[in-house]
Amino acid sequence: MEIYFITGNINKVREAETILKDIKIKNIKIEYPELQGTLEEVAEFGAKYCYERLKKPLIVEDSGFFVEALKGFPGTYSRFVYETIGNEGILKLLKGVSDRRAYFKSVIGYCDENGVQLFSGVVKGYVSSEIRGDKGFGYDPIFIPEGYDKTFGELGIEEKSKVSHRRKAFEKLREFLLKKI
Ligand code: ITT
Ligand code: NA
Repeated sequence: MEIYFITGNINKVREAETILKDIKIKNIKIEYPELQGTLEEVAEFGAKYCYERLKKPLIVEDSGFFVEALKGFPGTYSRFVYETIGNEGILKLLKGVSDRRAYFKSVIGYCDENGVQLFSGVVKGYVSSEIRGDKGFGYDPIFIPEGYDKTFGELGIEEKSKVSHRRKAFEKLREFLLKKI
């Protein structure tokens, strides 16, 4: 079985491959408008939009990093915030803040001739006090998942992919795909 994953983020593809194993992923990039909305809205719109063009079963994935003490910021602005103030900026905003709770959320939009299905996953944890590890991408070097004392950036893709938001969402997708055959 194979599925198209429409994304410009190669790290997501590597993680999806680590998680899905026997389901082959074909990565292509199709520019699709990212509406300002919830992860669910972005994933649903993007999946439909890309399906209209490709006409083959495909997924898109919209994800974000939500910091409790910042009322969920950067959330749906995660990409822009990462590219502007970055991890150092987030740590500055949290200087002296004791509530370090944060979570990652992933929403996969799957689309085929029957329409869209969404699959989501969340991983809870904490913002570290410093940038640690160079193995991940994005906010990985400042996120410590619950039950660990290392950041995703220190843990690396195999360990991260055992507990990540992406793991949970892709597991649901996998069950759905395997039921179809
Ligand atoms: P697409 O082409 O798939 O949209 P993207 O990089 O724009 O790729 P998202 O909009 O889903 O991806 O994610 C927004 C940002 O959130 C992303 O650029 C990262 O900085 C961050 N992010 C998402 N998932 C992450 C993860 O697992 N670990 C660390 N940061 C992550
Ligand atoms: Na995106």
